[in-house]
Amino acid sequence: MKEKKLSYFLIIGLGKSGISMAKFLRSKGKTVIATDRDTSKADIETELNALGIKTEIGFHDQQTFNRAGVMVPSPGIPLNNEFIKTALDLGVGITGELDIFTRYNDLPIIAITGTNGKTTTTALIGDMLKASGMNPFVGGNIGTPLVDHLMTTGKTDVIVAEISSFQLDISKKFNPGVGVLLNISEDHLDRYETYTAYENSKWRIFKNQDTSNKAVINQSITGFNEKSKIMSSKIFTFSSSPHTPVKTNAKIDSKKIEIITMDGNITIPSEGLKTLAGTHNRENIAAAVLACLAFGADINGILKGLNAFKNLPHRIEFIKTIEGISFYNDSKATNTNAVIRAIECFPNNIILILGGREKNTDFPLLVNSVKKNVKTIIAIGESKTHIKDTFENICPIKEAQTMKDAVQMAFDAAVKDNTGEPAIVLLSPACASFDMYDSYAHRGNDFTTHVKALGEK
Ligand code: UMA
Repeated sequence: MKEKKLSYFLIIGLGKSGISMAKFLRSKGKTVIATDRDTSKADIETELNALGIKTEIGFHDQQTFNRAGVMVPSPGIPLNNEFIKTALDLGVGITGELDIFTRYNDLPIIAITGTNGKTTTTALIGDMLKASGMNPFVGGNIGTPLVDHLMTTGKTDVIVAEISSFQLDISKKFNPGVGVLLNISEDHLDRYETYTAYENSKWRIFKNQDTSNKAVINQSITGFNEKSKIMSSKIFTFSSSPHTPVKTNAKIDSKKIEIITMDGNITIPSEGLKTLAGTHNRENIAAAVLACLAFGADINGILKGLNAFKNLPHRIEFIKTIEGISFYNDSKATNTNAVIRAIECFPNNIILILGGREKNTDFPLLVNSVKKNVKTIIAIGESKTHIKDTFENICPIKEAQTMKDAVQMAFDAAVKDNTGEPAIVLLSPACASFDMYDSYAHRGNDFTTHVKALGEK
């Protein structure tokens, strides 16, 4: 039987997203209850209670879910969570950050999604717009919840939002003026029942767009033709595939990015893109340029922003060269496609540190790239056995218990394998970090610390 409804918003999860959302809704005079199953979140309790937000920390109470007006789960909480499912069955409403943001926001939005590259592209668009004289708010999945913008004062003229599939899953109304879809490949298969469900989630970024809106899409995405046919937005495409048959708005090859505009072509040579190497980064750049042009930014500002851009940490980030061996931190590569992209950036002398918590990770997808470019794999984390089973006939595999060991073993292997070619040690795990760390950043920082310590020996 349906519980008597009390009219409150139930914030589920008190990570970054939930804390901001609880504060925002409270600031709008709403009745808010916030719950997190993790006892360590008790440190935020006093602050929230002082704002008039009731908290239930260290547990979830089904009654609190059942009696809510609307549930607002954090993006990391699957919608098939038992507490949520039971309340939904009783008719309790559900919404997420994107729809709440849409309800209160009146600024234009450029929204970026895709399996890989969305943080880099979001940051790049932010920098390009700044260099064009605009004041963007850059937020979303990149780390600053969108509702934070609604609680700040100051002159902002555009929202640049990194959007995840988790956020899109629960959104009905989100409608960016410019939407960007970078790529889709296997990820989060621990959360989606099928790959198709994950693909559909990504395409939802364009769901509410009409003829006045713009979409920037990688033309090489499987299903592009069918999906784009039924969209009413004005579409701008880019592609790095030599097989893309039809015309595109940005052509990418190993030497350059060529942006095709009504006013002539703009060529961006790969040579100058030192911190944004690799085909995947050329795709990110093409998407960012097209999105900024679609928004009306000036090409001189866009290129100025690109030239001044420094790549973000944990993304094929160069750390140090020790005895001719260069160490790169690519901890953000939490899926196989990101690892393939990283491997492709280097010649064939890579010692790869791989592993962590699997997300239904399909390691065999890496076999061809490993065969071509990887000399030795150092396996870490929960997935060690799976890695060994997949690659044992392809290259030597060593198992490390800690990151310190992994760094040392990788260095030793690189020294031993010395082929005269510059060797690369690449942390590119293809897995989530939660078996050993709090986050991919925590893992990347640990790697960096041990690399630096190795250099000081
Ligand atoms: N929790 C419960 N009950 C549960 C499960 C979890 O209470 O049943 C609680 C946990 O104890 C924890 C909280 O929920 O306290 C975590 O919520 P969350 O995972 O949504 O974390 P946030 O800190 O709110 O971060 C979220 C995004 N996280 C995810 O989507 C997993 C962040 O993206 C985002 O930066 C942040 O909001 C601000 O918008 C991170 C991410 O990994 C970077 N995103 C994925 C990706 O990029 O691949 C999608």
